[in-house]
Amino acid sequence: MGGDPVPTYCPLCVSRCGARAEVADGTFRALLPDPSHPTGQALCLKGKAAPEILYHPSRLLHPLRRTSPKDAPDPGWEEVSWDDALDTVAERLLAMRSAHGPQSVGFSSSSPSTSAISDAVDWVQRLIRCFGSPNYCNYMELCGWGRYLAPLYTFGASVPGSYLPDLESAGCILFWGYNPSVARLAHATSTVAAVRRGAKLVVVDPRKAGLAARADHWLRVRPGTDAALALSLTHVMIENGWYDADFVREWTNAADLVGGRSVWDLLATRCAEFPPDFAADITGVPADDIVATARTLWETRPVAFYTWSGLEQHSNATQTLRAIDVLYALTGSLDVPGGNVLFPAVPSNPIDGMEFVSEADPPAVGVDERPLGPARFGFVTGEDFYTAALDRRIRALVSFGGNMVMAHGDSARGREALRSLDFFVQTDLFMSPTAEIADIVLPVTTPFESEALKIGFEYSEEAQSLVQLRRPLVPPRGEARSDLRVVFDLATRLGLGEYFWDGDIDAAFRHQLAPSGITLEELRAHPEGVRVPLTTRYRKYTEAGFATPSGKVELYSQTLERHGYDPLPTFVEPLSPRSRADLADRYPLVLSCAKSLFFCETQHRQVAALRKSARDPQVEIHPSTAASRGIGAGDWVSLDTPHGSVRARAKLNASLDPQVVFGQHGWWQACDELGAPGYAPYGPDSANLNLVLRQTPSDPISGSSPLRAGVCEVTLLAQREHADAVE
Ligand SMILES: Nc1nc2c(c(=O)[nH]1)N[C@H]1C(S)=C(S)[C@@H](COP(=O)(O)OP(=O)(O)OC[C@H]3O[C@@H](n4cnc5c(=O)[nH]c(N)nc54)[C@H](O)[C@@H]3O)O[C@H]1N2
Ligand SMILES: Nc1nc2c(c(=O)[nH]1)N[C@H]1C(S)=C(S)[C@@H](COP(=O)(O)OP(=O)(O)OC[C@H]3O[C@@H](n4cnc5c(=O)[nH]c(N)nc54)[C@H](O)[C@@H]3O)O[C@H]1N2
Ligand code: SF4
Ligand SMILES: [Mo]
Repeated sequence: MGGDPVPTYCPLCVSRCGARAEVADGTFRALLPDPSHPTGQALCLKGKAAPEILYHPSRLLHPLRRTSPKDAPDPGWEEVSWDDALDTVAERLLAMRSAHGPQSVGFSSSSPSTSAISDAVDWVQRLIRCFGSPNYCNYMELCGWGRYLAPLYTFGASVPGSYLPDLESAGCILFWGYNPSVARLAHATSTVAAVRRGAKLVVVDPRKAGLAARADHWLRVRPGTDAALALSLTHVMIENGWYDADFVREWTNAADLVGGRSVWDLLATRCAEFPPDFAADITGVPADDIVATARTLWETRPVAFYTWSGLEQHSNATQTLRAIDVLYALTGSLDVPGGNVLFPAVPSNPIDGMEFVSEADPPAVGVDERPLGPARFGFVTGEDFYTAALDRRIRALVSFGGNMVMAHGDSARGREALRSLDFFVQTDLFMSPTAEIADIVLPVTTPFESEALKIGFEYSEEAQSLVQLRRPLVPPRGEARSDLRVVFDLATRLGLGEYFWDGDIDAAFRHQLAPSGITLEELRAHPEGVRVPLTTRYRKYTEAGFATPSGKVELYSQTLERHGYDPLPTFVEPLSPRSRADLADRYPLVLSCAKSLFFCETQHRQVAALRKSARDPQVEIHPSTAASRGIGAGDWVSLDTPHGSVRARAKLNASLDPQVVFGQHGWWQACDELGAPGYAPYGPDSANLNLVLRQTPSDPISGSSPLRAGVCEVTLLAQREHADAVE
């Protein structure tokens, strides 16, 4: 029996688009956009494929236990009951904690930007903190820490991140290393609306991707040189007086003296090292464009900006983001209408378990190497996790989703690290190259089979005011359980029941909701959500200052200086044919990568509705670069880095600098329905880009992995195979 579409939202990626679901005869049939929802203007193909994901034949439906050794070709999976599986997990973790301390147990989760783990991620953190482990991996070194740490040491808060672009009122929108048309549909639709009403748009991206085609200024930066560009823009702004002098005087540490010179003078001197002509040579962005962009940023402010993974996956990520934050500070747009605003939130009780963290806890792995980095906050980078697993400081891993070996550079090292653990449990929807290494694999529900509470949708005051309880559309397939259920069940078995309402999720939600004045019953009766009116206050810094040591925006950071880092934003040439003349003959091209419109990260290649739009892994190459190598569109090529070769099909892209090449990570899965092949995660025929990228040299502050600037060569695979055969 059909019925009216059920109001819901799609949590498959960070966009979290408002939606309506068609359910008929107990079957989830379709997901449709819901324009009445603040994020519901449109759905992407992934969201529309939600029923296919839910009903996919290769879903994990039962808890599994490995019966063969880690290096056996077949893990020998045996179905076990949930009770057996969870009892084993609890027993192993408790034994590990008594023998080696809570820090010997690492936890991890998929990124909430690429999965519905956002439903449960705060509760996962509560579990970790109650258990007492300081070691949590969540991929933020690939798309979060630069954007968190740089503004933390500049503004005392996460900008952007917590302070989101107020696209509705922005005079100028600046997207830097961010392509919302692929990555975050709700931002893309609001940006298109803003441009239509006359907002200016600046896009900094080596590719003319997404909204770059509509931009007033598209700056085609060479991968990894963004700091030089930001310093040059700032130089032009300072030289021309294109900055908010009142804000700089009142609210930054510009006037502070360091060694007899003002911070402003030191900053100006640093920026003057990058006059437009010089920056043009480094970045590939014409000098005139740098000047014109600086003028636009000034004349059309307030500026709302967003940066993302184009800037995060670099060995100089934090300083690059610092350079952009300083530039942004000069526009005076922070927390003003049309700038980047911390929107108010519906009052709720925090549940992430911060109250269980104390100074006396053992430190997180990586704190010695990067004292201001993720470890300071209880997070571990993939690189540090692998090292700690290999040297046995971490001996167990509890992983809620995530495909670690495929997501991080150096997949082979990842496999070795995971194999060296004494115990590894993974919850997932599908078997993956990572889950294959686990001792126990627990089947989770898709978000459309489970309930979740969402308090606020981040984007705007209106979106923030919406509280929604997403209801299960259909019962779970097989024995799958939600991550939330797994967290609560595991917590009670670990003796932490008193902090988890003895496993009663409704009671936990009631606690969380208490300050909002909304009840669970109200939310269940209103699947479209309940609104709590909110009023945004702007320029909140005028009340309590900034949450930095000086209470001001720190153009010069003494915190960074004390730890031996440059207190002013700085540019460092990435791994490139320029910095490595010794590699330039063999690897003359610059390699970066970007996400696919059709898949989330390493997922979804098995879904026919998506795979049919992108059958093969692709590498984008400039037509002239391809032609000089005898490569035509669609040819299979070998993408060669100093660490090995992987295969992909050439896609010609005339918008690229001829020296720049763009790869795609995440290819391993087959799509049986289409007869589209899978690819080995390791070895000669692999299409796994991360097999030939490395986690080092990582950013000295944040530990970010340099996946987006490297050196490579591209060769026609047929010719190469022939050459190999002749030798
Ligand atoms: N469809 C889809 N949506 C997703 C995801 C997905 O896999 N697929 N993943 C989700 C996740 S986990 C995240 S973190 C977000 C990420 O969202 P984004 O960061 O927007 O994702 P990307 O497309 O990888 O990168 C953005 C842009 O950075 C550019 N870029 C690459 N190197 C550089 C550089 O050196 N400098 C500059 N300035 N730009 C560079 C790329 O060309 C690309 O257009 O998306 C989320 N949403
Ligand atoms: N070369 C290169 N590498 C990259 C990137 C890049 O741009 N270039 N991007 C990086 C980025 S930004 C990130 S965030 C990481 C992402 O890395 P991951 O967080 O590992 O993301 P996915 O590859 O999407 O894998 C998600 C896994 O979780 C499972 N899953 C999906 N939904 C759920 C759920 O609701 N619950 C549970 N328990 N499991 C679920 C999926 O089946 C899959 O196995 O990858 C990074 N790797
Ligand atoms: S962009 Fe697509 S996958 Fe992401 S939340 Fe929206 S519909 Fe779902
Ligand atoms: Mo990410």
